Amino acid sequence: MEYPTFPKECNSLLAKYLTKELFEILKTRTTPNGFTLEKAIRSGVENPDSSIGVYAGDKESYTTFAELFDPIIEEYHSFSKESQYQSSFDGLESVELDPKGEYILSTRIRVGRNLEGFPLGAIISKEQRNEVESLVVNALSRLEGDLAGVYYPLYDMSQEVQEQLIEDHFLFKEGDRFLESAGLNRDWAEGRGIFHNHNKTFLVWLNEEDQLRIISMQKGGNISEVFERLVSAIKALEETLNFAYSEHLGYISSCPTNLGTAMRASVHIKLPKLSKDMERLKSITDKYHLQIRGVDGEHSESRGAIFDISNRRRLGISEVEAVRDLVEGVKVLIEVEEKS
Ligand code: ADP
Ligand code: DAR
Repeated sequence: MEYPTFPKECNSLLAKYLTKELFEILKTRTTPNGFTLEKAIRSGVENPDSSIGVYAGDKESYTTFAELFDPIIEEYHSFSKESQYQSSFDGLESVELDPKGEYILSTRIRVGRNLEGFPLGAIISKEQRNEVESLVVNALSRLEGDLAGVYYPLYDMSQEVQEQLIEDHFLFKEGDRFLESAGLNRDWAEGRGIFHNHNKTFLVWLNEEDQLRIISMQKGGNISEVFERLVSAIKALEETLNFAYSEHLGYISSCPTNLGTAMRASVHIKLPKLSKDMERLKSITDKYHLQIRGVDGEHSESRGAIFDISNRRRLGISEVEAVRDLVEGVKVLIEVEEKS
């Protein structure tokens, strides 16, 4: 493989940190699962509009290619290679962000997880992916009460049902070009699926970008209720499943942006006045470590002045602090919207 040339308009962290010298050092390295630098950077090379541009193929990628991953992780999460993952699911204040229901349409909190002892999606084999599916479906079948539900394999799902679940924000979209280049869409739809409880407030995605996305969501802004349901589900699944984890990086994910807590807490919020002053909106979200996505999630657009606002930091802060990032920022957004 030759040192990649990035177009001058490419602003990915990959282009920023993969110098020619570092490329020559890393290009012959391979992880125990056979993951190479070429595979780690392929998405960012084929998609120069990437923001990050790299994916891990296994837990070992983060040490084998540490000279590339560490500066990317440090810049994205403000987390140095000497820092330690901090976890805390306790002590979230009870908060109702929008009691009159004037702004927040819905709240969703998700974590990514991958199983210890398996490669990540970028190089997992079809057989291993099916084994992951079988292990997780078995764990999900043991859930009780409000968390109990049904698993729906993607290959068994009609296009119409899939499209409706995606439109209703419950199911992942078919893998985008970034995931395609990373090898995360291989053997699609084999081993992929969605589990959800009766009223779709608790869901688990299987084998999309990560092996699990554990999701709690509901209408309105009761973030405490959403968080409590998610924590209960994680603890219940941990009784049966062993999640890939390191003292330094926390929960291991395919993309370095999802390490640590691997938590994204979001609201769909309607901000008709602020939507007309995007510079001001972005200044507030930047200040409170928040990210703006569109109504259909990543790489989508806002519609009808509705935005997906979520915490940007996932590592170097605890789960409770990630939710607090969202709470503090949304409080300000609502205050500014009301005064505009
Ligand atoms: P992820 O959050 O899992 O990284 P995306 O950003 O693609 O992935 O979002 C996945 C789906 O979740 C999308 O359909 C998105 O619209 C939906 N979603 C995200 N946040 C909320 C929310 N607060 N309320 C309703 N749906 C949401
Ligand atoms: N397209 C990749 C993804 C970055 C973060 N989002 C994830 N992991 N879904 C990029 O480098 O832009």
